[in-house]
Amino acid sequence: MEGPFRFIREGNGNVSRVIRMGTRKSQAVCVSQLARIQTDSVAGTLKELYPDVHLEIVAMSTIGDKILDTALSKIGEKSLFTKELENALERNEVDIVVHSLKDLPTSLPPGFTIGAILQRENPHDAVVLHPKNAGLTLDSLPEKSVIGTSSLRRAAQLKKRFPQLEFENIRGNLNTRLKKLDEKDDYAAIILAAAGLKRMGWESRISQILGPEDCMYAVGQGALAVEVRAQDKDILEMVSVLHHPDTVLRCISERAFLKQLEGGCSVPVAVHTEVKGSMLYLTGAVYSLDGADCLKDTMQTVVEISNKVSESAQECVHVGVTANNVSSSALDAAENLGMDLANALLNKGAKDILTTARKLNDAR
Ligand code: DPM
Repeated sequence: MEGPFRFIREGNGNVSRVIRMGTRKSQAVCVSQLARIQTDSVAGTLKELYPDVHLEIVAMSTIGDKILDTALSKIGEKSLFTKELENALERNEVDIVVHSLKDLPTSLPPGFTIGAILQRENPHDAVVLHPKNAGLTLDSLPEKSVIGTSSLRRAAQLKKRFPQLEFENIRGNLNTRLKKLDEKDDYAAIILAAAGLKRMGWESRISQILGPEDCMYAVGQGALAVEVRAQDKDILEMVSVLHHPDTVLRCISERAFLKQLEGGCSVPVAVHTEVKGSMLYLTGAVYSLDGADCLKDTMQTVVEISNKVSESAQECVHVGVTANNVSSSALDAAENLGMDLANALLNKGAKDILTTARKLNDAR
């Protein structure tokens, strides 16, 4: 067969296209282990939905995996983990890449789109205790206990909420972090996303889930995203059935909020969203690095999920997401909600807080 795509001849003589899913190489590296688990889970769902499709998994290493010893907020480039996988997508070496949505920038490079956002796992952050502290919580840990996190968002909120505790960077992938926690005496506890811990099979290490009053989550946290070539209509249609409408609407409002703030992964921005009936609620906040300055607000909008889907044949993209099987008026409302909330915070001085946070972090 000619052309960029590979085909396979079935036993019955039919010729069908081979769909390749890119993932990060599974060296001893745990972030890529998570990537592999996430890819396999989406591959499993696709195989159930399309038993006749030939799915292949292609593993490659990325720059992000090679410099894991640097805190993510210092690497600076949000698309670090995704760039090499996108190159492979562009070269037609793979057709589908699965990511944690929270690692995908709010503007994707031209030619790429998020063709599916799957049902969100628990989006909250979780406390993982040193075994010697079993039974304790962030409230009951001894004063000056050291908590490991290199997320500016987590540190900012938790410093304010638990001033008796101390916060220090912890580097490395998930495996390394758990090892550093358990085998040394440097940290009393570390903070990680509940969703990642669950996918890695470490749910039993979660001692406390942090609610919004303690720590709001990152934009897109807990949701998986399927990235594809924007022009590949066949693949777009194939993966679109994976979209989970409530999650799509929540994440579009969150991403629109972050985009309008011009935030990246190196600024302390946090959100909380809920869909109740036909209402979408978005709480968003920006923080100074020590959490002392905080601007936070909640807004809501009606999202008519049961509405007709995109009337026009034209592809409609919202903050990088193509969801032609979700009501376009609901998608517009979700995106506007995020922008409106960001504008409200910008009017109150969010830009100054973020600019200062960015400068201080760069200088560290
Ligand atoms: C982003 C952040 C972190 C990841 C920043 C933040 C945490 C970095 C750190 C944007 N990406 O959350 O404020 O702790 O040093 C990441 C994880 C997952 C996806 C791991 C985690 C799994 C959860 C998910 C790293 N990206 O946050 O504990 O799929 O949402």
